Amino acid sequence: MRRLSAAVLADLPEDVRRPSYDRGAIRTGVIHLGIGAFHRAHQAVLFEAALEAGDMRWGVCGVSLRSAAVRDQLEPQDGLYSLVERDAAGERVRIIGAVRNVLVAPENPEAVIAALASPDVHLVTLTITEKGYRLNGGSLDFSDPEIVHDLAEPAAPKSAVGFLVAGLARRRAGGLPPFTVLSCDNLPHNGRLLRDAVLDFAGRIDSALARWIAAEGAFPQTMVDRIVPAATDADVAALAIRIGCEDRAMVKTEPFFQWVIEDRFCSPRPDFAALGARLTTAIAPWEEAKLRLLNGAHSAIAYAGGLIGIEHVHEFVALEQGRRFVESLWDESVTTLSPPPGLDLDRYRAALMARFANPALRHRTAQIAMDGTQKLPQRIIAPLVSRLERGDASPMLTMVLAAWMRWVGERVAHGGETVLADPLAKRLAVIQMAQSAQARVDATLALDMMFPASLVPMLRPVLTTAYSELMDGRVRDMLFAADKR
Ligand code: CS2
Repeated sequence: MRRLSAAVLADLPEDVRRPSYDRGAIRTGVIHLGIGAFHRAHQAVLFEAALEAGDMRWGVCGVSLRSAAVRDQLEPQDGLYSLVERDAAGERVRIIGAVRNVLVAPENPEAVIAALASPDVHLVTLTITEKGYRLNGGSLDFSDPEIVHDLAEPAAPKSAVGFLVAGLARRRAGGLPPFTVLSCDNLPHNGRLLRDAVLDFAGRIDSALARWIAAEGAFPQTMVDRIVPAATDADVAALAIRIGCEDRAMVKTEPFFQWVIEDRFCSPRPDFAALGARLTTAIAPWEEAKLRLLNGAHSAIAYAGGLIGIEHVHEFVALEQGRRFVESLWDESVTTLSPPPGLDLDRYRAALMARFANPALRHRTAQIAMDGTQKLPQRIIAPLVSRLERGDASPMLTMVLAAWMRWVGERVAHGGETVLADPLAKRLAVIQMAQSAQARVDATLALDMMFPASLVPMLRPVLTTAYSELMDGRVRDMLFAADKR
């Protein structure tokens, strides 16, 4: 079967939307670090809208910091891919043309730095996942092997922070202004954390460079939201039948799209507000609501669902008990939020539940369960800290941690640390070797990058009880009775 490419665009079925602008006229104004499915279903779609609106400055150069997979999928397709939006009502297919090329950083770090230093580039967006920031306790981890490497060889970096600093240094040397850096990962205060990391790193190389970035650069915080499950071979095959050609770079997603951006730029930008993003001066409440409600429930569903053999998110909330589990968790988390004006939390919850129930997405619980040590702090532990500090019992938040611990134990029992996709997999596997439930809880709470020391005395007794019960009883009964305790 033919591959999707510029040559076949004209032959696609009529109801498939495709770029109506002249792709030859695009300039590359955006470098995106970490070009996975999320970027292609989110930021790239906004830049596509800018191009459709006639602002040709916003083509995207994608960068893969590790593997060549996305480049190898997109290159034979002239950078084109299908955005497949699905819900119970049906499916819409649209071809996105905003991605002009993909660079594979390990193959040629210099090409990435040169791209970052182009005068046409005004924005750098990032989706590198939580662990890509190389932080420990909120600041750049100077003992991280990649950061050690990048400080020794700043002209051939491996990390996102190393590339940002190298690109900014080259711009400064060339008399160009900095680009605006937009972090699009699910971290609280993502822009601020990234700015601090960049300044710390730059300061070790050249303090004048660090001062220039601090004075001239901008790192707005952003909250991104769109559920983008990994596409499967079956998705690719079904799309091929639908559009008559094979697209190995397709992404599947829901109709919902949200991007809230702190209004602080140091460079030209597209008309974000007109293109469907929301600019604000107060971003923190948006981030917190999204991380604690959407992502918190996602992680809860991933571990609780994983333990009782549920493969997809919609199957969990199709159970009456599953819905109640999520609602009870939200009842706890919601008390720790100060919602921004314009966000009605009851309506937000109802809308989230409907999104989780989308039967057409088939979002795998195992995908969300990855990297638990990186995700749980902002999703589950932060609201738990607020509640325990106020003396509020929090059986649901505690049960999610217990479920995570048991889920880790089962993964390790099945296949050792190799089956645990988590940067702390080795340590988690060692914790499983402790004999008693109490010893495993203590060793878990000693992971100080996850659990603030002040929380440990309050959390230890309740987590021990929840985890012991979950280990002893019927998992399903224990999980689904958690709100009764
Ligand atoms: C999910 C997120 O895999 C995960 O950790 O919770 O990717 C989630 O789907 C997005 O943040 C939704 O915006």
